[in-house]
Amino acid sequence: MKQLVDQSLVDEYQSKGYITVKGLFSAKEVEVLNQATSDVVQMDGPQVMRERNGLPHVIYGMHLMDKRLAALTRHPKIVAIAEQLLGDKIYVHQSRVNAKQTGGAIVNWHQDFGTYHRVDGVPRPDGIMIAIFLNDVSDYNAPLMAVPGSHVEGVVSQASTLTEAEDRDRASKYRYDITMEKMSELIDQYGLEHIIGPAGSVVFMNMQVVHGSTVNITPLRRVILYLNVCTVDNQGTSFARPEYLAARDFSAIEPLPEDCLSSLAAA
Ligand SMILES: O=C(O)CCC(=O)C(=O)O
Repeated sequence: MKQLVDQSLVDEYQSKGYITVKGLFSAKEVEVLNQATSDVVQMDGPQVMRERNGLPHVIYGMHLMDKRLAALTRHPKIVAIAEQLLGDKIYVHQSRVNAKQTGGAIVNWHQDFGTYHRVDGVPRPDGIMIAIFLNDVSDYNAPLMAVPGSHVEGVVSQASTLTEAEDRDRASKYRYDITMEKMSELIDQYGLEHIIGPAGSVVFMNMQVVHGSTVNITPLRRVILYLNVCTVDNQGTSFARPEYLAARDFSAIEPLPEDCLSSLAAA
């Protein structure tokens, strides 16, 4: 298996539950991903979750909708790092664009595996949430926040799908939001971090890490692409949700050549 990140990052991933690899994608590759995202956010359908004002917020199943975003899931750097951290071949359980709109909904504290396990029947937390920054993410434009080390807690039981969440009928429908009481305990124990970096940075996060994001009150753009991958022996079993939320195709991802994204740049 190819080794793309050095041992200190592997150690950091294991202790904190996540790492940020800055500059993993070139400006040209980010441009291709931005072009793809501009097309996808204009699409409509049940996979598009909108803000109250109608602007797109989360678009699920992006890799099923666009060949550039499909290529992203097979980019050799993404595949090699995920395989290195997980020690096995992977499939994509879920993908999404998160276009954090100015003044849009918050994303309450949750674990991605909380839903994948309870709703999709994914047995084990052997998977990674991969976050690809399509623009600079700073302290100001609603970065992801995470509780470092919280992956060791397992599935946090003090969590539920909140009927009063502001985007309950949309993006948060299946999200198990963690209670503030439990968050207070977790933050006392582990602390809290924000995850920032320039465009082209990629975060690899254990699917049990507790994370969320607040409202973007700036006019600054903040678009992040997410790929949740699991090891091939850790497949969803319930099929209660549509394919754009929970995979049906569990075949191992085979990497494409290094130029798989840059070769798709618009002429
Ligand atoms: O991008 C964000 O604001 C948070 C998204 C998130 O937590 C998720 O998709 O699991």
